[in-house]
Formats: sequence, C-alpha cells, structure tokens
Amino acid sequence: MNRRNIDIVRRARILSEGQRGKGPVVYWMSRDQRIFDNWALLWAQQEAIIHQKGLLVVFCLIPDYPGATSCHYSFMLKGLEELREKLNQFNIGFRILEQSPEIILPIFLRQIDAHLLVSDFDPLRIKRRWKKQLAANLTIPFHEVDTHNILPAWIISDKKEYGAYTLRPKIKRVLVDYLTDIPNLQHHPVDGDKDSIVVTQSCFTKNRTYQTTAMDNQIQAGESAAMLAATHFLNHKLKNYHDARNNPCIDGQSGLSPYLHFGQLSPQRLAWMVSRSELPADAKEAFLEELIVRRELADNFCYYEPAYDQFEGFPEWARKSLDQHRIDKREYVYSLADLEKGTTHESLWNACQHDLIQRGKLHGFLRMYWAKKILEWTPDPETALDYAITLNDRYSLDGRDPNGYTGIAWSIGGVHDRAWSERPVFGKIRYMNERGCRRKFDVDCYIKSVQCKNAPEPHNQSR
Ligand code: FAD
Ligand code: FO1
Repeated sequence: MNRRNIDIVRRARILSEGQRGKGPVVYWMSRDQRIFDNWALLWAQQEAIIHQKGLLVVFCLIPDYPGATSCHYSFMLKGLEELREKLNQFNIGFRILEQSPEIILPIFLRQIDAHLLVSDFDPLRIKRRWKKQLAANLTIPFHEVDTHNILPAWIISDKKEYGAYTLRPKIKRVLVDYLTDIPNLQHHPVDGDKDSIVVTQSCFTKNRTYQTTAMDNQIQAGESAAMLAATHFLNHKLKNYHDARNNPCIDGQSGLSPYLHFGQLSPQRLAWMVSRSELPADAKEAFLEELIVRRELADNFCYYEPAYDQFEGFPEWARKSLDQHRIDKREYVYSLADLEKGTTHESLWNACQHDLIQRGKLHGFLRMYWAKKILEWTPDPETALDYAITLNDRYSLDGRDPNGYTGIAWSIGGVHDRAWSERPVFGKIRYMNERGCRRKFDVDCYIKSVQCKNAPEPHNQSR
C-alpha cells in the first residue's frame, strides 16, 4: 500500500457488509460539504476507480433540520451550489434528495443498483440514528470516513476523555503522522450520473419559521470563500491570535467556525497551512490548540456521551453540586422570550444577545459568560441548558455543532472543567460575571459597538 492509500484507509471503517451492486459508488455527504480535502470523497473515488464505477455525491436535504433557520439553509445551499459546479468539472454526479436519508437512501440506492455507500462521520445523535437504521436496511456495503477530525474520533480515544489534559497527549503522540497534506481528487475516469439535480433556495426559505435579518450575507458562503477567509486569517491575523483572541473588542479570532461547521473548510487543511506557516510558534500553537485539541475534544464528548445535551451528561461532581443548589433563590429569573429579546437587567448580557442575533456569531470569550448567566437566571440547570442550546442553535451560524453542545456543557455543567469554590446557584461550577469581563476588556466599548437597533423580532419557543 502506498502512502496515499494508507492515509485514506486509516480514516475509514465498515458500518455494514453487503453485496456490491453494478451501479456507481455513492458518497452520502452530510457534515463535510466540500469537494477538496475530503477523505470521504477520496475513499469513494478510490473504490470507484478500483472497481471501474461511476461516482455520485448525494446530499439529503431535510427541510426541518432541528432548530435551523433560513440563514443556515441559505449559507448551506450557497455552498452546495458551488459544490455541484465543481463536482461536474470532475465528472462526478451530484443529487439533492429532499427527504430524510434513512427513508430515501435505501430506495434510491436500490433504484440505481449502487455499488457501495460511503458517508462522513458525525458524533451527533441524529446522524447516528440515521446510520444505524440505514445499516440495518441496506443490502450493499456501507463505509464511514472521519474527514472532520484530523485523528479519527474512534482511533484517538476509545472513551470519554476527562478534559483537554487527557486528550492532548494522545493527540500529540500521533499528530505528525496524521497531520499531512491531503491528496488531490482526480478527474473521475468513469462516466456516471450526469443528471445533477439542484434545489432552488426559495423552496427552503419560504417555510422557515425563525428568520433572522442581518445574519444573511454577513459572511460569504462556500468552499472558495472559506479558503480565501482562511488565507486572509493566516496572512493578517494569526500572528496576533494568542494575544487578541480573548478580547471581544478586537477582531482577533479567525471567524472560520461557520465554514468548519458546514464542512466547507477542512480542519486538516487549515491545520496543515498553519503548521507550515513561518509565524512564531506561540501564535501557531495557541490556534492549533483550539482547532485540534479543543475541537476534537468536543467530538470525543459527543461521541462517547449519549447525553451530551442533557443534565445527565454532566460529570458526577457537577450534577451533585448543582442538585444541592436547586433550592437556592435566584435573584433574577428570565423566560426564554426575555433572554431572546435581550431585555435582562445586565447591559453586557443584552449586548451579547443582540450581537448574536445580528451577526450570527458571538465572540468565544463572551459565549462562556453568556451561557453562565443563563444558568444564574433560570429556575434550574435543565432549563438553563435548554434555553442556551435553543438560542445558540437558532442564532449562531455555527450552531448545531459538537463544539456548541460541549461549550454549553462546559459553561453550565462543568464538562472538561474542575470544581471551583462553592457559591449560590452555581455550586462548584466556575463562575463568571460582568466585573470579571471588565478586568479582561473594555466592556463599555463592546456594548457601544453592538448596534441594538434593527434587531429582528425573536420567537420564544424552546427546542
Ligand atoms: P477561533 O478562535 O478562530 O478558533 C478556530 C477554530 O477552533 C474554531 O472555529 C473551532 O472549530 C475551534 N475552536 C475554538 N475554540 C473552541 C472551543 N472552545 N471548543 C471547541 N472548538 C473550538 N463553536 C462552534 O463551532 N459552534 C458553536 O455552536 C459553539 N457554541 C459555543 C457555545 C458556548 C457557550 C461556548 C463556551 C463555546 C462555543 N463554541 C462553539 C466554541 C468556540 O467558542 C467557537 O468555536 C469559536 O468562538 C468560533 O469562532 P472562531 O472560528 O473565530 O474561533
Ligand atoms: N445535514 C444534512 O445532511 N442535511 C441537511 O439538510 C442539513 C441541514 C442543516 C441545517 C443547519 C445546520 O446547522 C446543519 C445542517 N445539517 C444538515 C447538518 C450539518 O451538516 C452538521 O453535520 C451537523 O449539524 C454538525 O455536526
């Protein structure tokens, strides 16, 4: 086996065996919506070439994907349109099927007598349920490739890690071997399905319930835009990342999370570009810690903790402590509607909420403060978790991501953190407040910078 094959094979695993059909190899794309730097597509192409088959990419578009808004669909569909054009140039077919994969794929794959089904990896519940049902109903082999993590989630660890300090050494041991350049996709040598189907955006935007206004067009969607944004970050911002990233008044973060969430940018490509840049080691290390260790730790948590978005998923010390403080009097209690409208007594929190709604993004440091205040201002931790996830998934362009569920579980439930000194409501969960923020950055300047006007009319139902 040559190096290229080793690199592809070790990221793949068999979900179910079966009899290969006479038709094309199908890659059911979901989490990793890109043509380049996609190990799942490379694996599908390699199988297709070996067996002299056509290659087809299928995307199952779910009109009511949990909590998603028109902005999420708009961003995703723009990316898929670019993808279709590029796949065409590589002689690879593309189909959008407007139904849930576990229902439509068995029928579709039978119709085209598919040779093999390949999918990308995702630790979230919904995808795992789909895959389980698919594996039970398919007659052809079904493979999965982790092209989101640099170190495949099932290889780097076989258990839920306690924190970054337990995952980091495992990653460091093998990173040089896995953090490589990624081979090029080839012009596909075997003709297949030319009948690409594209669904227009209007079909999806018209039925969406939760509309946000300014979030649209804030950030250019698609693989090319993602690579431009990554290059811009590398050339102009990475050198100051380790100093600037924790200050919400400075544009110090990369802003790449929506591209990473929708898979329009490969984390491995980004990490490879950063690691090869000539910038000082401390700048590169700070960024790679977030991009690799923290991000892959989030996948580890969601993969090995079935209750990643529930109180039961918190560590035992945190549950016990939060339980002991259930009876504590809450000085302020807000409904989801109060929080969503950003009408609490604290102007910094309100600014965060307006910022989130308007930009589809909240600065990483403020995300922690924002979630912790929800714990302080709701009747119990379960409600806090529900509200934080509802608002994050609804308004963050990068929401519905393992990073989001883990970040919220860290803030509200002490996941990957340690016990701190005890205080009302929070128990031993790490506390944050506006005064602490003032010590870190110019809070008034941040509040002024958030234009509270033109905030869209929010909704008040939870998940
Ligand atoms: P940068 O600082 O430029 O980092 C680059 C990349 O590294 C990020 O895009 C992300 O993939 C990864 N990364 C950075 N910080 C973290 C982290 N703490 N955990 C895991 N990965 C990280 N991230 C999301 O992608 N989606 C979410 O919905 C989300 N919700 C969050 C909610 C809360 C309450 C908290 C505390 C954190 C949340 N995060 C989420 C993690 C983190 O805040 C964001 O990834 C980051 O702010 C995204 O901005 P950026 O791309 O400019 O980050
Ligand atoms: N994945 C799909 O396979 N089909 C969809 O229709 C779809 C919609 C969608 C909308 C918003 C959003 O944030 C994510 C969406 N995803 C969809 C999933 C996404 O690709 C990610 O895989 C997971 O959310 C994170 O792992």
